[in-house]
Amino acid sequence: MEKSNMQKLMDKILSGDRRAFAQGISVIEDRRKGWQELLNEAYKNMNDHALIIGITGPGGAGKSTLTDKIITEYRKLGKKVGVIAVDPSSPFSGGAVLGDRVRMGAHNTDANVFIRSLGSRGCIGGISEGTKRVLYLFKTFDFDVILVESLGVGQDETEITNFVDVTLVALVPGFGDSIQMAKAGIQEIGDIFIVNKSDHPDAELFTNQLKFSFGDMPIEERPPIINTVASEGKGLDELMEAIAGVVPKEYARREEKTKRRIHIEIESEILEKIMDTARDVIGQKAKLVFDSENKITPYDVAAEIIAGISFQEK
Ligand SMILES: Nc1nc2c(ncn2[C@@H]2O[C@H](COP(=O)(O)OP(=O)(O)O)[C@@H](O)[C@H]2O)c(=O)[nH]1
Ligand SMILES: [Mg+2]
Repeated sequence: MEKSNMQKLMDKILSGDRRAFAQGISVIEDRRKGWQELLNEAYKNMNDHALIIGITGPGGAGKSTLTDKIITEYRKLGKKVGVIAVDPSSPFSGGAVLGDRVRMGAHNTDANVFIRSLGSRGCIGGISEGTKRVLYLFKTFDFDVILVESLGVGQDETEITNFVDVTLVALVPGFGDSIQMAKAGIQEIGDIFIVNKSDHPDAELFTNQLKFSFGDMPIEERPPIINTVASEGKGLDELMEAIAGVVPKEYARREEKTKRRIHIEIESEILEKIMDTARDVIGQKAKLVFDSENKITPYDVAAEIIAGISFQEK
C-alpha cells in the first residue's frame, strides 16, 4: 500500500532528517492538515531513550539562560540535545521567539542541538497541549536529552511532572516568601530547586527560606537546592551533579508517570474534542439560559449538549 504523506514525513524524521523534523513540529503545533495522523505516528514510534528535563519557574527567573548552560554541559559530555521552549509572551505568533534564539544562540550552528520555541497557545499556565504533542515527536528523534522550558509556578504546573523525568524549578531571590511558595504548591513539583541570580544580595536569605519551607519533609525526601548565577555559568557543575543524582530515582518512577500521563492524555483529548464540538453551541445555550430568566438552567443545557455530541471523528 502506498504510504501517506504523513507516514513519509515520519520516515524522514526517523532517519534523522532535521528539516523534516522541523516541518513535522510545525504540522503538529499549527494543527496543519494531517497533524493527527503524524501525532499518531510519532506516538507509535517514540522511544524512551532520552532523559527528559523540565525547567519551570516564573518569567525572568533565568530559565532560558539556564537551559543554554545546561545544553553546553551536555554537549561537553557528547550528548545530543533537543530543546522545547515555550514562550508565553507571544501567544498569537505561535512561532519562534527571538529572545530564546539569542540566549541560546551559541548552539544554533551545532548539528547536535535542536532548539524549538513554541507559542503557548491553549495553555493556561503549565504545559500546553502543543508542547506535549511536540514532545512525542522529539522522542522519535534520538536525542539523549530533551529540555522542556515552560513558564509557571504552582498547581497548574503539576502536570509537567508526568511528562518529564526530572523537574527543575528555577526561582529567584525576591520571588515571594516561603509561605507563598508553599501555597503555590511548588514543593510537590520540583525534583531539584534552583535559586538562580544568586548574585542577588537577598540570595542567602531566600535560600534559607526555601530550605525552611521543606522543613516538614523527611530529610531524605527533601529536594536538592542549588544556587546558580546562570548568566555567569556559576553553579552549573553542582546542578549537573544534582540532576545525575536524582535520575535513578526518577527513572524508577517512569512506569508510574507514564500511566498517569496516558490517563491525563486521554482525559484532555476528550475535553478538547468536546470543547471543539461544543464551543459554538455553548454560546447559544448560555443566551437561552439567560433569556429564560432561570427557567432553564446551565445544568439542563450541559446535559443536553453532552447528549447531542457525536464522538465520531469529524
Ligand atoms: N543577575 C543575574 N541575571 C541573570 C541571571 N540569569 C539570567 N539573568 C538575566 O535575567 C534575564 C532573564 O533571563 P531569561 O533566561 O530570559 O529568563 P526566563 O524568562 O526565565 O527564561 C536576562 O536578562 C538574563 O541575562 C543570573 O544568575 N544573575
Ligand atoms: Mg525563557
